[in-house]
Amino acid sequence: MISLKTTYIALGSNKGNKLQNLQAAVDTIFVRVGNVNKISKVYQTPAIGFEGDDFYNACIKVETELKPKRLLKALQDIESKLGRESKTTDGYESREIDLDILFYDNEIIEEKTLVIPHPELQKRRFVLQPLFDIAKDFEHPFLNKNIEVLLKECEDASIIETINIWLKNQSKEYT
Ligand code: PH2
Ligand code: MG
Ligand code: MG
Repeated sequence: MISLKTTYIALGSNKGNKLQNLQAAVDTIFVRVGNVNKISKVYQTPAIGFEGDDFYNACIKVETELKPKRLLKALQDIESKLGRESKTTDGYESREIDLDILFYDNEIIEEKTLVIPHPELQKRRFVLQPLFDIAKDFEHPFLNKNIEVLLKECEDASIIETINIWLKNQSKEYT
């Protein structure tokens, strides 16, 4: 039996044509992962944790048949297809596209290669702000607070602004 799960994915790009990279990721996720039900606004955000160009960040809500490990593999494939090269240093680097799984249904997964919910999400305004656009009432499965509360309590003081261009959605059941 096919079971559809809801997953929230964070998108980021700070290299190349950032908007085009985000759009290509959304389009490819629709084809390879599943229906994209919601798309946040796009935010311009200062790079956190390393010196680099500003990011464009967004979040999407996707319905998928893929199990978590398959989902991770699909997103990694999309990252390489869209030009992301493997890391040459230990820390963060600029990238054409970064696709992070934030939530997978209400599941809690702690494996070497995959941790869900994303362990840093509550510390990052560049994730919480776009997530708030599409999931403000979603409850974190073990912090037991919704996104609205996590955003209010977030100590990341970075200034992030929406750009006035929206990502397009090819999915049928777009709301
Ligand atoms: N991603 C990182 C590290 N720092 N900063 C911003 N503004 N946006 C990101 O998506 C981002 C970051 C690691 O993936
Ligand atoms: Mg990331
Ligand atoms: Mg990543």
